[in-house]
Amino acid sequence: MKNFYITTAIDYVNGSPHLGHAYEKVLTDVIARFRRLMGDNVYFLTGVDEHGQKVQQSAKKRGIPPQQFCDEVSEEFRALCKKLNISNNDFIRTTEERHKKVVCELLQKLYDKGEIYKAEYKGFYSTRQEQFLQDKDRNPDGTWPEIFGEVTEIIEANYFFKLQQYQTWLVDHLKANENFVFPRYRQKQVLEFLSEPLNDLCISRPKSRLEWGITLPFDEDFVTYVWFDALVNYYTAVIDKPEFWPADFHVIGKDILVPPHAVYWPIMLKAAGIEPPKSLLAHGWWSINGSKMSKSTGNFVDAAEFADKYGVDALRYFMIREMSVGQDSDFSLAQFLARYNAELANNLGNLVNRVLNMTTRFSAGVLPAPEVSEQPEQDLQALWIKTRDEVITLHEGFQFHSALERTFGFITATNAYIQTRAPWTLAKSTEAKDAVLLRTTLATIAEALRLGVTLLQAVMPGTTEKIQSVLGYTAGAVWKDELEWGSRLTGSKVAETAILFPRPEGDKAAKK
Ligand code: ME8
Repeated sequence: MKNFYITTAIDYVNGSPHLGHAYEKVLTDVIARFRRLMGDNVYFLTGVDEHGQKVQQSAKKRGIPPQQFCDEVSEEFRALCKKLNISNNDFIRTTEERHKKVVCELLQKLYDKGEIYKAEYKGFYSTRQEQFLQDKDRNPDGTWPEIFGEVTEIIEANYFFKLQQYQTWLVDHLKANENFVFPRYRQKQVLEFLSEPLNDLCISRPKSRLEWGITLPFDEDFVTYVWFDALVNYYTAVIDKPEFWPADFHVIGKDILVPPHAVYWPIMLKAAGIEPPKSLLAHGWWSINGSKMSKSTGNFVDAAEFADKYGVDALRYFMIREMSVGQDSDFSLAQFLARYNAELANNLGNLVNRVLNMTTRFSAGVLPAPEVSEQPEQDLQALWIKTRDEVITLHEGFQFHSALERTFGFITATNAYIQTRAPWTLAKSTEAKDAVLLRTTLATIAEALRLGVTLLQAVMPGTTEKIQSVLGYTAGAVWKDELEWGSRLTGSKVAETAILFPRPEGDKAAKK
């Protein structure tokens, strides 16, 4: 069994989770579930990033101690995972002792090796981004870009990590590992960043300015820079499971690829004599109704609320179907409802209910065996083989939106096959050959549905299970044998009906 370790970014707890956080978790969950279905031994980590200035400030605003603030907000993130049916094996919080211990050991090791030194720093600092700025970060007119928020000039002593001396190593490493970053064009972005000399990384903050962090093991007047602390979470979680290191994938948003994940993290590990992760997967950003998601303007989607209203799997389906991994996408209710009605309710939901309804009416609720295989059956089976093979390849290349498109193409073809065979007409006939065709049709559509739905398992696990259950079928844990066309449902007693995708309330109003 192959070990497969996958992680999401750990979310800042300075605000409640939104759709962007939900997407990252669902995307990672789809990959984790797919790898399990392929037979891998998967370890899936998610969690929260609890230190740093932003969290300290948010706690202060609420008038409560930072730990209490973190305890409260991190529960919201944990609850979101549960709500979205995320199959994570672990949920890490950076305020946990297990994590502080690993960060301190790593810092001490690097300090002892001479990789960390103390120096005076004079320069500009962005509180919002928690980073020191350089002149090259300025706008052409000399002002600071808005993303940095308030920028102040500071002079202070700090500890620095010798990043620069590993620059050549990292460039060589990237060139030798062309698939280090997915999508590939983002790897070029990393190399471009590395075409300029790197500055050493300031990895401390004096306690006079920031207290909420992990105290440096070699100087108690300082806390660790939040990024240096946060990145280590991936390593902390598997410290007693070395078979999972190096990580197979860190799934992150494009905004935190360069420099933290693609530059700082591999170098931190290299300097400590630890293998870097195998790959990074950088996804795009969701906007809402055409503009950037923002809590302050109220332009954001509360994923948990949305899932309550429209269904967890409908939300999972929409996010994965709509966004091509790596690209940006817009979330609009009208587009969600269009897909919900056309693809989920009228295509998949309709097929399920046709299978159940016709089996109930024409076969006393028990699925018959197929008896003949003529052109329509052969065509559908051939399409199945093609769809299945393509969908697996697309999953392996993270092209989940296309995989769903192909799978729904197969569902559409199964609905079309029903029209071709017209079982309602066959049922009226008194001829023996029509009875044979009717039984064959019922068996064929049930088997096609079983197979099509199996391909949806990683994206819509709850729906898949529900459909398997109304078909009276229990699937195996891995795909190996599940994807072969056969007669597995012969003799199965099916339910009379299934409510999968109820018409959402306010549907018409929202469509305007
Ligand atoms: O960056 N669309 O935390 P975070 C898609 N703590 N993804 C989005 C998004 C959007 N609109 N908004 C945010 C941090 N994300 C650090 C990470 S990892 C060691 C430390 C994604 O809460 C974002 O790209 O700001 C990131 O991957 C994740 O949500 C957490 O963002």
